[in-house]
Parts: sequence; structure tokens; C-alpha cells
Amino acid sequence: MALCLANVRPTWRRAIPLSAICSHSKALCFSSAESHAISPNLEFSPDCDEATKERLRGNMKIHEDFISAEEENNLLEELELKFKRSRYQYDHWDDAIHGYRETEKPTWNEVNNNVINRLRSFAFSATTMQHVHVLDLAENGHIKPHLDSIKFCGNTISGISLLSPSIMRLIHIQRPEIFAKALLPRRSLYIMKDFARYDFNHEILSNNESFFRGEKVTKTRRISVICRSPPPSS
Ligand SMILES: O=C(O)CCC(=O)C(=O)O
Repeated sequence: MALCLANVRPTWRRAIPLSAICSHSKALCFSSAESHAISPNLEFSPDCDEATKERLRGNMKIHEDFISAEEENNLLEELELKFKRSRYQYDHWDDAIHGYRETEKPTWNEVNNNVINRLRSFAFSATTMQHVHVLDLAENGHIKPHLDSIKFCGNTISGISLLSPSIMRLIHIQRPEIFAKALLPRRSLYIMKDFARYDFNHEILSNNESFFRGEKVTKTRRISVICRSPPPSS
């Protein structure tokens, strides 16, 4: 489905060969115990200076257990109906996403609408785009590094993760040796804004790259329910 999603992410950058920058070993990649305590869901590359860490902490927030298991089930029930007849796409080599299906949902049943409204009022200070973007990533799917179009999306992107944990990696656009991994647990909410949204590409790592502080994070099928702020002019 084309929807506005092709518009939201037209700025694709090739995956940066992170192997050139960092292996996934504990020793090489990441930062101190103290940093873990301040931001348990963020892991920074060794080149990430304190000022950048601080700005990222303020602009990339992860809230664990934002929804309950029951709320997750309710959302899944409605979404499974929506996805029933669509297949996962594994298309062109340069596609932005591998192994996915997606939709935009303008309306929800009453129970789920309450959850969406909670997300909106928690993550956004002003109005959000009406349609909610839902991305269903297969177990073998991943999202390549990209920047959501500034023409079609404003300063905040916020999403709930259903079914599986995953790792979102943010890579500084000008200085790719500066990057951070965000652990997005199942049923958590992330809020990515301003510095994290504009100065970094973001991606969802494939299962075989899915490590956090040296530990494997098994990504199974994952569905994200994403709201965005509108671009400033709209
Ligand atoms: O699945 C997610 O939470 C992130 C999706 C994403 O990268 C995007 O839609 O730009």
C-alpha cells in the first residue's frame, strides 16, 4: 500500500557498514555502567561524547509497559483483521524495508481508540497526524537506516511495539561513528523527537544484528503502531 508512507520516508541512505565501526562485542562497542544506569534502554557508541549522549537521552525516550497485555491483545485483534489479506513484501534490493506489510489507520474501535489517544496525549504537546501508521515486520524483516521526510512529518515520531522486542539504531547523519542503540521492549512506547529525529537516521535491526549490551535480543514478528506530528506548515 502506497499511502503517505512512501512520502514519509523518501530519504533513504544506504545501510552504513557498522561492522567497519563496531562489532557487537561488549568490549568494543559500548559505554560505562554509569551510563547504563541513567538510560537503561540506550547504548552509545564509544565515539558518542557526553553532550551528545545527554541530548539523545532527552530526545529519545523509551517507556516500558506503556500498554498492558490486554491492551496489546485488543490492538492485535483489530490489526489482524486489517492485515488478513495482505502479504509481507520482500521486494527490491534497495527497498527501505525488508519483510513487511503496513497500513494507515484513520479510525479504531472504541477500546483501542482510548489507547491511541493515551499515546497522543502522552507523547505530543500538540496535535498529531490523524492516520496512525501500522508496520508489521516479519521475523526475518528489518528497516534500513532512513530519515522520515521533513516535508511530510514533523518533529516527533512515537510508536508502541507489539509482540516482540527490537533494537532501533540511531546513526548520526554527519558523523556515523556516533550512534546509539535503543532497546524497544514489547509493549513499550518510544518517543523520538528533535535532535534524535532530525540529526540521526533510524533503523530497526534484523534479528541477526539484534544485540544490546552484548546480549542477544530475539526479534520475532513485530508490529509498531506509530503516530507522527504534522510538518510545521500543515
Ligand atoms: O517500526 C518502527 O517503530 C519504526 C518505523 C520507522 O522507522 C518509520 O516508519 O520511519
